[in-house]
Amino acid sequence: MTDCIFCKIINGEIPSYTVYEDDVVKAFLDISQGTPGHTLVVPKKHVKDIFAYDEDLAAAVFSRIPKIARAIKQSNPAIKGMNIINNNGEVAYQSVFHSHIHLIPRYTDQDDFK
Ligand code: DGP
Repeated sequence: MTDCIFCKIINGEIPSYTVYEDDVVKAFLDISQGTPGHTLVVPKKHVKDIFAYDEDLAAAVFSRIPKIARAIKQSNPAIKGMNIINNNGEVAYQSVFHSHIHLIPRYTDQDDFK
């Protein structure tokens, strides 16, 4: 999609800090870090939201989440947990309409991300 910001990140037109990449997804740091290491996992195929996935794409994308979550957790012993969030639709706080999964590391139950 020509005017999609995440398509531009995937094809390298817009820079990002890549955390993980393969043929199905690119994972990169969120520009607005909820907590340090906040990462977005984005399918390379442009798909608007969860309602637009077919089963094969969903299986391919979501099966990668544990491996990426583990890699982020292992990168910093201070990470004690992680919120995994997927917003779908404006009413659900989706602001970029290329599906993505937020991986938000949690450090203590006192950190200020809610
Ligand atoms: P959501 O509200 O669930 O659609 O999350 C969209 C996220 O995308 C938001 O946390 C900020 C992030 N974001 C928006 N534009 C950019 C960008 O140009 N680069 C990066 N790395 N992240 C972006």
